[in-house]
Amino acid sequence: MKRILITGGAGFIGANFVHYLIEHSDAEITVLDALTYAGNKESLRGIPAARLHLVVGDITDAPLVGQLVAAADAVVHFAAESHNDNSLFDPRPFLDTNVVGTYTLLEAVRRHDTRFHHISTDEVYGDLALDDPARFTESTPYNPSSPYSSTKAASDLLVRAWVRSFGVRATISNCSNNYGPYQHVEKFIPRQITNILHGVRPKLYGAGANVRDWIHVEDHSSAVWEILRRGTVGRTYLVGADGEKSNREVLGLILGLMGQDPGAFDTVADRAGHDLRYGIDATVLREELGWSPAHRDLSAGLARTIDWYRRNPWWWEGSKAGTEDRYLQQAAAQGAEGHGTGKIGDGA
Ligand code: NAD
Ligand code: TDX
Repeated sequence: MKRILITGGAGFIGANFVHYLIEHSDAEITVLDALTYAGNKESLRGIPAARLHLVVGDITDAPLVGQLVAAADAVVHFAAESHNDNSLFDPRPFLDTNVVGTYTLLEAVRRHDTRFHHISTDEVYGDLALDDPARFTESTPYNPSSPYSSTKAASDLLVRAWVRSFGVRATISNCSNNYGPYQHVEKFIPRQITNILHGVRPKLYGAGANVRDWIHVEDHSSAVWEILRRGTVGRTYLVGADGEKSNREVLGLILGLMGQDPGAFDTVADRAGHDLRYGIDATVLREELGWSPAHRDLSAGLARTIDWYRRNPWWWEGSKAGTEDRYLQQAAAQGAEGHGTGKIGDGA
């Protein structure tokens, strides 16, 4: 598996995966990335040109995708519209990229019989109650809540169908919330870190009781690399590092690490349809592939992440003001349109 095509390799997790492969393999990497607002080629700075070729293009462009897949031994598919809040205000790009883009890649890997790994999310399973001892497993039924997670669920189902119907050699991983360097400032952790660096109070949705299961992005990369090399074709693997914390707890850690008063934040209107809790049981990945996370201390990982944003304002300053403007527009639109509530079948 020498020549690897990585879609979305200029995004947060894709770029971290490229850096991981440069360090841990001798792969020759081609990145296909449309460089949307979320893509930044500076995230790939410093990688030797002999190891990396960046193609700026769209995963829905079938001729381009066909040409790149023909030259690859394997494809790792990270490209997506990834932000829940955006999906609530303009779902269309989520359908185009997450559904049609994945379909376009599947048709190409089917034609060329190329090994394919699809990156997905725990959000396809919907949410868990805060006091439920259960966690998601590979057999949890799909029950996505947002336009984002429903398009990710759709893409997973396409991959499963292409495996079953056409014998495509694919695996899927559904991972929990990632944190680490190169994450866009729209996301929870970098948004709060960069707000504090700008002297602005962090913004917590609702009461901050919602729980996310945090994993360092480097641990996600090591899991994907194991699955790509040693995973069983046709299988789904859940990726998580036992990192459940409420948003309020995570914000408390950030405030403490940055020398702020514990109450120095604002609560703002809750996200419509906001999933309560995600929690991953990664037993299959641990037992079948012997994978385990290297980063087990969230506070230490956050301290390094804070340090990275402090040292690299050149990387994020350019997108900060536009992101905060977008949040203001979304808040105004939410005020005008009102909130979503339950799901069909919830009795809500
Ligand atoms: P991101 O938004 O940071 O990056 C997405 C990348 O895809 C960007 O570089 C963007 O330019 C590119 N892209 C978007 N549309 C494209 C198109 N049509 N053609 C080509 N490139 C396009 O996202 P991320 O957080 O790095 O997430 C990567 C993947 O991991 C996604 O599939 C996401 O669903 C999944 N995931 C993310 C998390 C998380 O915590 N961020 C957790 C689990 C799974
Ligand atoms: O300003 C904020 N305040 C806040 O309280 C933001 C941006 C978020 N939040 C909350 C919402 C969530 O409960 O923090 C939590 C995390 O929010 P996001 O960073 O937007 O992540 P989430 O919606 O959980 O989804 C992420 O993890 C799963 C990724 O964006 C997805 O791509 C991935 O599939």
